Amino acid sequence: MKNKINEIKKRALEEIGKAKTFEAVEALRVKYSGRKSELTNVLRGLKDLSPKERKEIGELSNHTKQIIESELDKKELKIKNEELSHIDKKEKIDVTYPGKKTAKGHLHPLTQVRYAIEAIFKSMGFLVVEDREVEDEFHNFDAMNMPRNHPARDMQDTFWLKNGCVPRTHTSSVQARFMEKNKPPFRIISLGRVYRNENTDATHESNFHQTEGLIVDKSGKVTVANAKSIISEFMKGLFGESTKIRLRPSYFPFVEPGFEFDASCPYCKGEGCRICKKTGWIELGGAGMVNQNVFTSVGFNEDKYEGFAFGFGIERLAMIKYGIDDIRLFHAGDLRFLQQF
Ligand code: FA5
Repeated sequence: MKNKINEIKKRALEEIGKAKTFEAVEALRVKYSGRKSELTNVLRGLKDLSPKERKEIGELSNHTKQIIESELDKKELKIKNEELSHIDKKEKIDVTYPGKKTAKGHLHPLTQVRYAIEAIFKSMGFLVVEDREVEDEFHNFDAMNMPRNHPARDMQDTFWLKNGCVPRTHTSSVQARFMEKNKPPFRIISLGRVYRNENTDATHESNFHQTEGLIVDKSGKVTVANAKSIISEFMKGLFGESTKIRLRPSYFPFVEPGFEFDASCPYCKGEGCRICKKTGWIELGGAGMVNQNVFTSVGFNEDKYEGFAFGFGIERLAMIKYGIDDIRLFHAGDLRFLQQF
C-alpha cells in the first residue's frame, strides 16, 4: 500500500509540474484530492490492515494529500502571476487617448427664450411672479371685465372643467391675483402655460405660453408713452437694437384704450419677407391702459391708480427669434429639432 501511495504522489507531482492552465490544475485537483480520487480509494483498504499498519499508512496518505494540495495551490498561483505579467500586452491602456464624450442635456428653446424674457424685464426693475394654471371663472374672466354673457368671452375658446374652473385662457388672470394682495406701485411680469380649445395649425397651439406684464402707479404716473418705450426696450433686447415697434388700436375688455403691438421683422429689417408675410411687421401681442373696471373688481378706488398691461405669446417670439415656421415643433419632442438649439 505504501508503494501505491508513493506511486500516486510521484505521478501527481509530475502531472502538476506539466500543467499550464487553470483548467488543467482544477482537473488534477479532482483527480488527486477530490472525494473520488485514487488516494481516497486506497484508503478504503485501511480497514483490512493491522492497527499499527493502519496508523502508519493513514499518516502517510494524509501527508501525501497535503503535499499534493500544496503543490496544486502553488501551481495555481504561478499561472495567475504569469497571466498578470502578460496583461499589458493583451490590454493596452493609452492614458493620452481622448475619452468618449457623454451627450449633455440642454434647455428647451422655449425655456431659453423664457429666461431671456425674464432677464430683460428684471433689468428694467420688473418682479417675476407666478400663479396657478387652473383658475376660477372670476379671476380668468369676471375680474378682467368679462362678466358672464359678455361677448368678449368668445374671443378665447375655453376648456371648462366640471367644477366650473378653467385651465386659464391667458396669463391676464395673474393681474387680478396679484392686485388682490399687493398695493401699487409695482411692475410685474408673469410667464406660464395657457390653454385654449382651438384647432392647431402652424401658428396656433391649444396649449401654449404667454408673458403678461403689468405696471400700476398713482394716476398720472403711467402713460402709453412709458409702456411703448418699455415694450420697445424689450424687443430690442430680444431681437437686436435696430428693432422698431408700433401700436395699432385694438379691443381687449380689460384695457382702455387697447392696442395690438407689432415688431419690425428682424429678418428683413422691415423690407418684407416670407416670415413677415411681406408686411415688414410681425404681430406679437396685445396691450393697453388698464380698464378702471379691473381696478374696482380687485378693490382699488376708482381713478386712484392708472396702469398699463401687455401680453404676448412666448412660442410666437421663439418662432421669430429662431426662424421656425411651425409652432407644433416645440411640443413634438423630436430630438432632431431640439438638438439644434
Ligand atoms: C390675450 O390673451 C390678452 N390677454 C393679451 C393682453 C394682455 C392684451 C394685457 C392686453 C393687455 P390674445 O388672445 O391676442 O390676447 O393673445 C396674446 C398673444 O398670445 C397673441 O398675440 C399670440 O402671440 C399668442 N397666442 C394667442 N393664441 C395663440 C395660439 N392659439 N397659439 C399660440 N399663440 C397664441
